Amino acid sequence: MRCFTVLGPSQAGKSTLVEKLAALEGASKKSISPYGLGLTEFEFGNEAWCALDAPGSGEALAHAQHALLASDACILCVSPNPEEAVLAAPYLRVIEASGTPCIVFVNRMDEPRGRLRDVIASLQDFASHTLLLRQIPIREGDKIVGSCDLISERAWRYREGQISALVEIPTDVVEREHEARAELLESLSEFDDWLLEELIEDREPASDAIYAISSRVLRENRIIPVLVGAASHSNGIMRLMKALRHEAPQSDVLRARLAAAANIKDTALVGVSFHAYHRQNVGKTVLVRSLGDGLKQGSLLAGSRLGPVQDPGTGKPVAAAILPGDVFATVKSDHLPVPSLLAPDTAVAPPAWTTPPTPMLERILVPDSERDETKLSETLAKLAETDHGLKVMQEEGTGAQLVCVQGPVHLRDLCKTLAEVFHVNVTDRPPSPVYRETISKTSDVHYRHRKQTGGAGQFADVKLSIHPNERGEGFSFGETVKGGAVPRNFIPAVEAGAREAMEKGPLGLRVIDVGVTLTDGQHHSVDSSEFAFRAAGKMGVRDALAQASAVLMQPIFRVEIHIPSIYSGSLVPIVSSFKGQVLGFDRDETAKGWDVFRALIPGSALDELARSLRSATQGIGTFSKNFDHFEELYGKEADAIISAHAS
Ligand SMILES: Nc1nc2c(ncn2[C@@H]2O[C@H](COP(=O)(O)OP(=O)(O)OP(=O)(O)O)[C@@H](O)[C@H]2O)c(=O)[nH]1
Ligand SMILES: [Mg+2]
Repeated sequence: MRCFTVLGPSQAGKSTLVEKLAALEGASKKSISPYGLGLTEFEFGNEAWCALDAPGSGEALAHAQHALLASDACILCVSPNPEEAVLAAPYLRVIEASGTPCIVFVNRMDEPRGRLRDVIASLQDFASHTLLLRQIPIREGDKIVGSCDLISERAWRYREGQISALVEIPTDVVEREHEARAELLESLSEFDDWLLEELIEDREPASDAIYAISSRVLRENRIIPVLVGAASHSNGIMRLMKALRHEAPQSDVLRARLAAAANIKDTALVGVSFHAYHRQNVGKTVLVRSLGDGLKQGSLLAGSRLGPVQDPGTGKPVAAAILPGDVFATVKSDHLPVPSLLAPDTAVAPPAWTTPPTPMLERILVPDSERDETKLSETLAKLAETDHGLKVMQEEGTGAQLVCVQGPVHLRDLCKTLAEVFHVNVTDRPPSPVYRETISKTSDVHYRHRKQTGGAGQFADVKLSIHPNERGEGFSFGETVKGGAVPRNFIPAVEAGAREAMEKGPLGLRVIDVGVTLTDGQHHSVDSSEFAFRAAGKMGVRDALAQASAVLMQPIFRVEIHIPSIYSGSLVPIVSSFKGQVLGFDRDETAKGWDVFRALIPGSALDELARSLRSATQGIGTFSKNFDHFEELYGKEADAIISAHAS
C-alpha cells in the first residue's frame, strides 16, 4: 500500500481533495479518528492507496506531523490567494523538517484571487526547496477553464465533475507556455547534468526524460512541484493522482529515511505507529503503518505480541496478511508507544521533528464532582499518551490538575472527550501565576521562646538580624554568636526554624532572597533544646519579616516566540503592552521565512500573550516559555494580588 498525507490550512479543501482522489477509480473506504485525522483507502492504477487527511487547525498540527511519519509523500493543499500563503507556513515548516517529498496543490482555481505566480512567490518565502510550477492555467476572460502541462506540453480543458478533456494548446497560451517550460527545465537542470547539457546545446529534451528527472528529484526530495486545480469540481485531480502514482516514492524510501534518522538498520524497522486514540469500551486503538513483511496478530513488535489487527474504519478483524506499506489499526497493543519507530524487539523514539509546538494555553481543570478527582488525573495521563499537543501537570501550591493545550479549540475538544468518553465533567479556569515576596530593608529582633508546661520547660533566646539578599540568591544563614551564648549544637535548629519562616511571609507568600544572621542569644542548661531553638528561630524571623517592608515578587518568563518574519514588527507593541521587555529577534535558522523573537514577560501576561499572538498572526505564531526570575511588583496591581492572597 502506498500512503500520503494531505495537509494545509483550514478550509483549503483537503477533505474534498481526498474524496475526489479516492473516487477516481470507484469505491473507497473512509474513517475519521476522534482527533479528526481522516484515513481513506482506495485503489488507483491497480495499486492500493491510503490518504491521511490531517485536520487543518493549527492547534492540531501534531496530528499532521505524525501522519507524515507514515507517509511516502504529502500534498500541501493551499488557497489560490497570495495573501493567504502565510497560512501554509507552519505546514511547509514541518514538511521540510520531516524530509517528506511534497507536491503543492493550489486548490480552488475556480475562484482565483490573484496571480498564480504571486501565490508561488509567497509560498517560496517559506520554503527552502524550489517550488517548481508544473502546470499553467488556461484562462478565458477571468475564468480558468483548463491547464497546460509544462512537461508533456499538453493542454486539458476542465469539465465539471469529470476528467478533463485533452485539447490543443490555445494559441494565446503558447508563448506563456514556452516561457514557463523554459523556467521549469532550467530549475530541473540544477539537479541533472544531462539535462543541463541538453539545454546548453539548445536541444529539446523529450517529455519522458523530463518526467524521469522530475520523479527522481521528488523521490530525493530536492524540489516541490506545484500543480493546480479545483477539488470540488474534480479539476486537476487526475493529473495530481497520476503525479503521485508515477513520481511519489514507494515505502522503502520512507523506511530508509526513518531508519537513518533513528540510526537503526533499514531491515530492523518493521513499522511505525503514528496515531492513537481512546474509545469507550475498546480502549486504546493504535494506527500503524507496516514497513516490513509478515506482520500479523501475535507478531513480536516492540518487544511484545501485537494485538488483534483491525480495519481502521469498521474495527472489524482483518484476516488478510499485512503487506509492506499497509496501514492497519490494532487494539490491546497498549505497549506500543505512539508515535514511534517499531522494531520487533524494541520501539525507537521518532525523530525530533515530530515534536509538536509547545502548548501555549494553560488551564486548571476542576471536576464538577469531587469524587472524580483521581479519575480525572488518571484519564488525563492516559489522554496525554495519545494527544501529543497536551501536557499534564499539577499546579504548584494547590496540586490542582493543570493542563497545557494548543489553544481554545483543543481545550474544548479535550473537555468534550473527558465528558463523552470518560464521563468526567470539568470546569476550567486560568491558573494564577506563582507569586513570591521578599523584604526591602533590614530588621533586627530579639525573641525569647519560653514555656513552662508541667515537668521540663522550654527555653531559647535569639537575637536575629535579617537583610535583603541579591535577586536570585535565595535564602542564606549566618551566625556571629560569641562565647557560646547559643551553643553550637543548637545553631542548626535556629537555621531550620528560620527556613520554616520563609514558607509564608507577611503577605501570605513564600519568601525569597532573604539573609538571616543569628547574632546573639541565651540558653538554659536544662530547658533549652533543639526544639526550643527551632521555634525561636521561626518565630523570631517571622517577627523580623513583618518589620522589613515586604514586597510582592512576580515571576518573569523568558519567552521564545516563533513567527513568520512578516509578523515580527507587530510583536514589539504587543510585548510592550504587557510590560514585557523585548530582547531582540533573529532569523530562525531551522525554518525559512521564520523569526525567533525573544522577550521577558510577566507570568500574569502569558495567557493574554497567547491570545494576542494568535490574533496578530492568524493563529500561526507559537511561543515556548521558561521561568527566568522574580521581580518586584508595586502599586495597584500588587495591592490587588496581595488582597486576593490574603482572602
Ligand atoms: N470553490 C471551491 N470550493 C472548494 C474547492 N475545494 C473545496 N471547496 C469547498 O471548500 C470548503 C472546505 O472544503 P474541505 O474539503 O472541507 O476543506 P478542508 O481543507 O478539509 O477543511 P478543514 O478540514 O476544516 O481544514 C467546502 O465547502 C468545499 O466544498 C474548490 O476547488 N473550489
Ligand atoms: Mg478537512
